[in-house]
Amino acid sequence: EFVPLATGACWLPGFALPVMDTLWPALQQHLCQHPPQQMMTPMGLMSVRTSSMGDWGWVGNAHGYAYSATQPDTQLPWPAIPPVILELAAAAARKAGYPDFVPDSCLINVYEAGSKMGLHQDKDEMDFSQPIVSLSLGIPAIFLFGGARRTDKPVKIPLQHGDVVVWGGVSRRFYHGVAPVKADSHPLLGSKRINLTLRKAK
Ligand code: MD5
Ligand code: FE
Repeated sequence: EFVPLATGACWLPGFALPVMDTLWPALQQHLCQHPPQQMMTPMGLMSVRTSSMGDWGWVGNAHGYAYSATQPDTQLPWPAIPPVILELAAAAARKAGYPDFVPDSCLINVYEAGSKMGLHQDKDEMDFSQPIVSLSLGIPAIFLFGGARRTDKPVKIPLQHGDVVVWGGVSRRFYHGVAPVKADSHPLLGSKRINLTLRKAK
């Protein structure tokens, strides 16, 4: 199933389900070795916990945020993005009309009941012609898909376990966020929502 959301953006419900048996153990192993942490930003402590994979991890502190080649606590490089995740992102991007998407950054956002993400734009990447691919896992969330202006009224998209969204074209720069996640339970992930955000950062 292919649901167009805007020029260059499409929702692929359940797209990741066929590879879940490989993907979830790989992600679980990463999260055991690199426990997600609540990042600070100039706006305050985030309600989601984050970890990263790939050449560039996303890190924040009270002064700002940026892509970093190393983990803040150990100064070691981030682990590589597992092949199953790279291949899933490339396949989703291809379906959406981006034939050669090779992400160098995978941000892992872990949401618990009550976690949210305020409306913002993703604008720390070098090349805005590259799409962003996001994968939702675990309990559902209402994704808020806004427009080019912060005041554009967001459309609510109910994202479920296994859904993939490709954000390209004009939507690449649109305001977006996640409504406070409602308490729920998922057979594989328990009480969490995990979102993987795959980007070409540099
Ligand atoms: C999430 N994460 O559900 C989302 C998925 C982030 C973030 O927003 O910055 O960590 S990525 C959603 C996204 C990216 C780029 C453009 C648009 C949405 N959009 O135009 O709506 O944790
Ligand atoms: Fe974002």
